[in-house]
Amino acid sequence: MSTTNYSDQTKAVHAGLEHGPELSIVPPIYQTSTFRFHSADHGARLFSGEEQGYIYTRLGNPTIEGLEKAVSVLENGYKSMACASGMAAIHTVLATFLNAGDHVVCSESVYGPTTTLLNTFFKRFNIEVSFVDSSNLELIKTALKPATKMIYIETPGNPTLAISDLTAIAGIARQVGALMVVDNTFSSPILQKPLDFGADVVLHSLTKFINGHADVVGGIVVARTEEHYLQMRKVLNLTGGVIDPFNAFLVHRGIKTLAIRMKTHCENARKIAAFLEDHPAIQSVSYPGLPSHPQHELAARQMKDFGGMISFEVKGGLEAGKVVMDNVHLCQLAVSLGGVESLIQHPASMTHAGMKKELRVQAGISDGLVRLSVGIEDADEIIADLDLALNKTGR
Ligand code: LCS
Repeated sequence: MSTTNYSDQTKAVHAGLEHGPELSIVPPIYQTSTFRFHSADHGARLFSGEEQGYIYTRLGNPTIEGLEKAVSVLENGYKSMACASGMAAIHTVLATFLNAGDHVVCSESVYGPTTTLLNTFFKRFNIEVSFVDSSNLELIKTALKPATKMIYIETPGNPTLAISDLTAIAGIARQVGALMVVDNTFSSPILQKPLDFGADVVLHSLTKFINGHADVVGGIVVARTEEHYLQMRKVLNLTGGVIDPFNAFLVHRGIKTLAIRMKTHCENARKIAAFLEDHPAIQSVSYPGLPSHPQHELAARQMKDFGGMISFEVKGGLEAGKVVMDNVHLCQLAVSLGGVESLIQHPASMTHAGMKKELRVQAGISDGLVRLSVGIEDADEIIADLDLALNKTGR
């Protein structure tokens, strides 16, 4: 069915789930590595591109395509390609569009391995990167060079939750002929659609909100134009970092509840951020929905709601933060985010431990910062869990 005129909540339930001749409500999983040709000539026509059809799962598979269609619909994109992980998605984008001698301007508060991928792997190919506080447009403009070919943004940024102005940055990118790439993992397409603000490419770790159930690792890249899509598809086909059909099925199943999950993540996070901000053991809280967040108004303009991620510092720094992480019970001490269960972790020693210390400090990822991924449990029960743990710090 065409979902064009429906709301996101309805699109999430139906997009990419076209009915086959068998009329099952849920399409079958094509758990196959390869597809049979009718004849030698048919196989040759598929390979030459003269005829469209399935050849081999690395190049295309109906179950994977269903997932890709659903995410393209929710992001208002042209087409998507699902990858084996969020990092595979990031690699696909960088490897497609960057050449030796190019320069990238990147948000300084991004998932740790994204900085490391640019700083080590892509550096080997003579690609230079400047990490800037992308919530400050002047710093982006100052970092531009004649060789700048890409502006890479995470908003809200992992883990500080700094917000970057999508419309303004798209304008800067257009002016200098650079590609604007947005990692939209923290928002999900339900809360923010960067292509609508002028971004060229959007990517996600599907592992997080989109799948939502902490049982799959996956990623996806969404292109605004056919040209970009074909360029990236060629790279992914050759480098091979595709998702497998069963994981694609699970993620697509998760998408059906994405809109209603996001609603509860946001409602819970709003309550929990307000509770934390008032707690005597807390030094500071970063949540885009709090009026105290430096880009609260910008977040309200470009996001439908403020998301399920909170970061905070406990009075007493790292040691006090450890007391909290070691004394929660409902919130589980684990990396990753965006699942139905609340997870707590310590960026400086965990998700962002591989980052160079100077960059980490420059990005505001202090040693005392704790990150909470708010799940969809009862908000008051999450609050009671945090309260008990915070009170153990003796403040
Ligand atoms: N982009 C963002 C914003 C992420 O947070 C992550 C993973 C990735 C990309 C990479 O995705 P993956 O390859 O893991 O599917 N973030 C994690 C985090 O903050 N904790 O554990 C993983």
